[in-house]
Amino acid sequence: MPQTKPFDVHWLLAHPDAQRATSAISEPVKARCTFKPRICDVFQADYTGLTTKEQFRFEIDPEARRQLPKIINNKVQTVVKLPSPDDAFVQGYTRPRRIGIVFSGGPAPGGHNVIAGLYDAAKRANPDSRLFGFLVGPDGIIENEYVELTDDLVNAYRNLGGFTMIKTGRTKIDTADKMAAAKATITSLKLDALVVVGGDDSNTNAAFLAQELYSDSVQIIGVPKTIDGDIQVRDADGNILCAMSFGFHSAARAFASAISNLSNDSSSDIKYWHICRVMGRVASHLALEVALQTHANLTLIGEDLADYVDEQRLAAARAAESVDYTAYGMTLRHLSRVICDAIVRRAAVGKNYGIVVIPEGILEFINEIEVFIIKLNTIIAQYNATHDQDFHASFPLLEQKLDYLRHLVRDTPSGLAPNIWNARDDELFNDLPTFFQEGLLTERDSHGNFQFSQVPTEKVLLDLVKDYLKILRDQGKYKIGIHKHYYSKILSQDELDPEYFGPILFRNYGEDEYLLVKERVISLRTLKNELIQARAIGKDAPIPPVIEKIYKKSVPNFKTQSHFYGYDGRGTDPTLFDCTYTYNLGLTVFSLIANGATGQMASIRNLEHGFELWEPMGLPIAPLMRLEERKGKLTLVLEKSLVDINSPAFQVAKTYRDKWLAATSGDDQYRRPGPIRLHSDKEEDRPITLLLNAIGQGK
Ligand code: FBP
Repeated sequence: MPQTKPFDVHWLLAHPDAQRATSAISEPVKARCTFKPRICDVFQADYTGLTTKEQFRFEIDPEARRQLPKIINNKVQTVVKLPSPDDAFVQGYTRPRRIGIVFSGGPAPGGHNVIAGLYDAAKRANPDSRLFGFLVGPDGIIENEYVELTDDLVNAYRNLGGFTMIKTGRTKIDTADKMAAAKATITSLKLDALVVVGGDDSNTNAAFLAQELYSDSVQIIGVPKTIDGDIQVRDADGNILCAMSFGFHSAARAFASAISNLSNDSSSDIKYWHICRVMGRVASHLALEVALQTHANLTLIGEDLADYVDEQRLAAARAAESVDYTAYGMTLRHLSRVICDAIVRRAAVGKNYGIVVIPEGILEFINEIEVFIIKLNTIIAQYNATHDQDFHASFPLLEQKLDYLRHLVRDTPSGLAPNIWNARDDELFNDLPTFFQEGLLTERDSHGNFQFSQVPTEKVLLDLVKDYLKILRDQGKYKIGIHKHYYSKILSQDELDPEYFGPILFRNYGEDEYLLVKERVISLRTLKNELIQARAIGKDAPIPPVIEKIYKKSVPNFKTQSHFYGYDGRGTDPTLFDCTYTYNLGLTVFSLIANGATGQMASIRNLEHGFELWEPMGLPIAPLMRLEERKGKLTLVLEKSLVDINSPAFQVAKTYRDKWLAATSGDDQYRRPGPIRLHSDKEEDRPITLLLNAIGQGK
């Protein structure tokens, strides 16, 4: 082997181009850090005020009124320019403030810009104001762990993804001890305000902190964060006040970009079905946006499946003069049939490949599984409430957990509904594969949420799909269509008459472009029988090789690749939309603080429209709260929003379902959204879901 000449590595490392190329701070990162997002016109003013908007009203849960009396009467406020405020206002607005900020829950692209916006606005109002970032989520507040935010620190993270600057965590401030510790930190740091950047559970935390710290005059402001897109706020009359939490667009674009690359690969080597589970805990917003971005062949939407009615069963029951309640809602088995149907239809036109998108929370919408999740949540919560040890610590092994469940069949402890786990549950549960049992029994998060991200849902479905496809193959219903020109060409090459053999081999010869081998031909033996019966060959003659070749081509080999898109997209750098949205959220937070608000969540109205219409606001958190089952108890939390199957965006995706499945002889319809670009006038300015909903709602 020729040897390269030895060279001086130190000289190479000192070379400016080599230094640039090997620096941990890449050129795109440098460009991001210096990028300045556009700011809403109102923030051009030196001073901003708040105007109360009485026209937006909410239906208030009595429990929220009882538990959050000090902030329940908060109203919607919009941020307005104050061109010439009086001296007293200016003094209050510009006084030096001490503000704490914390990230809570999963990371979401854009979080750093919330900090940057707040930092810039606070320092602009008074350079002596000080900001503190609590480390590793709410634990930082409880344990008094923080870092002071400085120009250098903030500048190093502008427009960058992750929550790397101060990290995040999922601890809930839900006990008197934790609340007291949080209060002690806030008091020792002499904070005027605390900003909680988080999802539904974290904004719930924010509301309780606002209630608790009301008399201490510490202001608490929430910020709607979560890639799941399930924080969307409407008032009681349906007016949209917050169309989407931040981070959703970036995560969806990252997932879509990766999935669209898969569709490129898949439609090139045409041999794999890619099964893509995408994050989003319960709601299927991310899956819907990914469908709109990529035109994947099949995208399941949980909320749509929940609405499913099996008309055939209903009709059968009606004929027997009875009612079949099991006809309402989707079962796992039925869902696997839906997937198989798509696979079989594409195979029939020669496409034995494709892309399926499955939302991670789909199990929540499958009747039988949802019942298991609810029952197990209750059983685990009851165990934890009555024993000194946590359920998972007491029963670390799956077999031990299953034993505990079996014991419930015989003997229900007090505190649980009788028969909560009956023999039928036990039987059904034991039929599930081990990895799925483990998934369903997995530890709930600190807020009592089922951890969908830990369950390989796609694996469960794939097993069922594979089983059913095998049945369909044995029945001769799952076949690869053979193009008629190819068939004619290779038969003619072997000097056989395609017109003669066509009707013998195929069920649709002369009718369609893609030819389907007859259902009863499911092996070389049955093929030979078919040829003998048609007198195409004699009893002892071999199958002509070219006919055998055609038959073998028609036998599908179902090959899959499974993917999970979650943490990667959650850590992506924010899109231009999220950069701009979050920076303006940070500016909004400061306006709320400077104007004395507490128990409010910063929001930008009209995100679904163009930037010129964006309107910074404060939304009252307490009136948005509802009772939800958590850890076996009804608990007050910020209401989550699910995909509305009547929304224009969903209806568009539904209308295009068949087109995107592309079970026709034409080309696939894949859309290539491309990677996330910050510096491009071609970058889309908002999620497609928002755009379609805005157009559809007639604006
Ligand atoms: P948040 O609601 O806290 O923003 O987190 C959302 C999410 O990314 C879900 O999509 C996912 O199910 C979950 O977090 C994963 O949680 P973890 O980070 O604990 O694995």
